Amino acid sequence: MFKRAIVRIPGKSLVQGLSTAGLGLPDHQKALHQHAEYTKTLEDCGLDVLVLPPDENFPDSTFVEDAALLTPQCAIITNPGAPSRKGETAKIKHVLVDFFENIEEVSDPGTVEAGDIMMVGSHFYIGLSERTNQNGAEQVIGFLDKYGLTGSVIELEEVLHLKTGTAYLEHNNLVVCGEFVRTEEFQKYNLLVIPEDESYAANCIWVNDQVILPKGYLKTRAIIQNFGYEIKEVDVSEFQKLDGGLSCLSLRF
Ligand code: CIR
Repeated sequence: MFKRAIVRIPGKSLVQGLSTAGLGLPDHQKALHQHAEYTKTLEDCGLDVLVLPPDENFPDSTFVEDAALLTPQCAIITNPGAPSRKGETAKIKHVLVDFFENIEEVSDPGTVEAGDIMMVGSHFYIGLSERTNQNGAEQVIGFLDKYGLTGSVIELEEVLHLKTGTAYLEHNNLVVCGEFVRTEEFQKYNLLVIPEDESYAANCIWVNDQVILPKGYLKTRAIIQNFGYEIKEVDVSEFQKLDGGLSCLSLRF
């Protein structure tokens, strides 16, 4: 069960965020509104949400998930592969010292963005992507081992981050889309296969047996509802324009 979440309000510099989506520039006012709705939805799921102020120096800093991996035993500060995102981690570390006794840090030449790390109980799948390299993954696995946790790597071919295309909903249920439908390591789970035309909704989040989905993905909604989850929807269209999804917008612990 999660008790808390950390989010960061998007700054005006959001429009300079990294993007390959080709969906146009995000509208800051709309993003602020959507972010507030997202925060409220986390609160409605029972979480105590810490809302950090905008950080104009880092256009992508609203995607707080990438700067740290939080586990029940420790926090691991990452080392983003995107040069423009490197400085985000020091700010997050500063916040996390109030919540975590054990804090580890990934360092060069290792790079890791935690959107590439998916927690499944005490095991952590780490996607090797353009942002997360082998050295970074090995550092994370070393830290996890220190706390009795395990990790393994998954090679990514198409998506930005591992959790762009897969989400663990507890109870052995794994949402998968695209390249992850056939991933060997995932075949032991009940696979909830999301159709390609709704691939954006594969980035959904489990919060204490409720599942938060991006708004308007009816097929995905039906698939997940069928597995007995209560669904909540949030419109995050402005963040989609920057390749960001629901998981990227919070750290949950
Ligand atoms: C980036 O490219 O880094 C941001 N524009 C989007 C980050 C999305 N984060 C995530 O998937 N965990």
